[in-house]
Amino acid sequence: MDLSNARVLVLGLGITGQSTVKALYKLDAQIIVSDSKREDELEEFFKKIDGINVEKYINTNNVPLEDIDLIVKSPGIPPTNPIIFEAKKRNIEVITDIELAYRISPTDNIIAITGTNGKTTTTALVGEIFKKAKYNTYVTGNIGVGILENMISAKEDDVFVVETSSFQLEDTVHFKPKVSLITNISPDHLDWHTTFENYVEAKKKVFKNQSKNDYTVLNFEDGVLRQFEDEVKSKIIWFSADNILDKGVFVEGDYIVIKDEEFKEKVLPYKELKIFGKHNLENALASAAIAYAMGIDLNYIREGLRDFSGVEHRIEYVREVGGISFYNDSKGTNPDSTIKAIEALNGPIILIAGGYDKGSQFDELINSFNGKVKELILMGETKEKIKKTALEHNFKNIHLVESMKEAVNLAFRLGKEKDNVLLSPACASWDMYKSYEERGKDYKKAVYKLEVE
Ligand code: UMA
Repeated sequence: MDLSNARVLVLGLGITGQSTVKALYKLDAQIIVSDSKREDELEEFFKKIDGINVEKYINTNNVPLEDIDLIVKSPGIPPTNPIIFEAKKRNIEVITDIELAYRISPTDNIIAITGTNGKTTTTALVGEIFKKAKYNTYVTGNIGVGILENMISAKEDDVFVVETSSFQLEDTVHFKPKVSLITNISPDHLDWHTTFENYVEAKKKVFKNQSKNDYTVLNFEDGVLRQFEDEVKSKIIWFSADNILDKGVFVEGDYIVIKDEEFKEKVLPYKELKIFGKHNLENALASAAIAYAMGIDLNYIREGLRDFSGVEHRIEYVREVGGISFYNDSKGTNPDSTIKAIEALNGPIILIAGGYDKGSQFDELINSFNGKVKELILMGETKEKIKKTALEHNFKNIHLVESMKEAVNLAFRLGKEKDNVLLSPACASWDMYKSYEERGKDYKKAVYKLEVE
């Protein structure tokens, strides 16, 4: 894509903005940057792009759009943003970084992983498998790395394993991965997408441009995904943790199995996985399916699955204090994700939840407690909303707190030997923290300060 001398507006100056500016500089574009934050809040950004000449419009919606050729917007910026709204009225093309990355990509080896839950773990696991197979692999995207950072200097044989969010997919046009995966779909980000239908449509964009030479990996057990069959033009590989399939990746007896028309192979006993819970088994099956689609040798798939020990902030074991085990699931940013964490742990749970209100409903979450969650500690913007839902479902062991430290100390006081304390907020972090990583680290800090008297 030739952007030399094109006037490109970079909207949003966080992780995405930084990598976009660096890439545009190498593409010889004229760079205009804008963010709703104040200049002093963007010090870090300007330090990171030091030496690059940009025209800036900070802390204002008043950005002259007359001669803008293209806008690359950060995924978190909603469609209701006045600059986006005005640009669309003027027919200025607005795209996200994954679209620009696709347009400049020298490699066909793009694997795009989306879904409501399991994206991060699966992206990291697929990355492990490709690294085992000695590919120069970039694990990137929503996992915390702007894709353009590496795409700008990528080579033809490089592999990009990209975690793609619905926010990123929504503003794509030609984005076409070699292999796409949707792990599962349940309501999330309704404040941004307005309706579940819009959210699902954004997710579908991961396979929309794929052709019959590409692959789409889908979860056979997900009722929404099962309905996509007729819309997918690429080859579908189904995976299932519950059923033996005619074709696909599934569990048979003790083994993870890959089965194709004239091929059936045991990959490894699923009990050898280091990541636990049914949802992680699904992540492993999906990862095996992707690697198989990309022609990776079974031995590397086996090794990758066997050695992978999970990612930070996803049901991460922190430590045991006084016989109580503490788990950090700060990446549990929607009710479904928290339900999966509850299912994955054995034994009684003291749950710490609550956070930024994305418009989620919490009935299913409370119903999933099933006698397993014995105490509920709530913090953040949604604490009253979750409390109200819990009481409606007759769950009464509720405690409201103001800080993470208070939550952890209270959980410790309430806990008994063999209990699990689980931080899995079912909400985003943005009411109290910059990111789920910051929230998870704060939790771990409080847990490490605990002492048995
Ligand atoms: N901003 C504006 N105007 C607005 C809204 C925001 O100028 O109307 C500015 C903010 O002031 C800020 C910048 O935009 O300076 C932030 O942009 P962003 O929210 O898109 O954040 P990035 O730092 O670019 O991080 C994004 C993803 N964040 C979101 O989608 C919210 C990161 O995913 C991702 O790792 C990163 O790009 C690299 O690809 C995080 C996330 O929470 C983990 N994702 C959501 C999720 O997983 O649920 C989708």
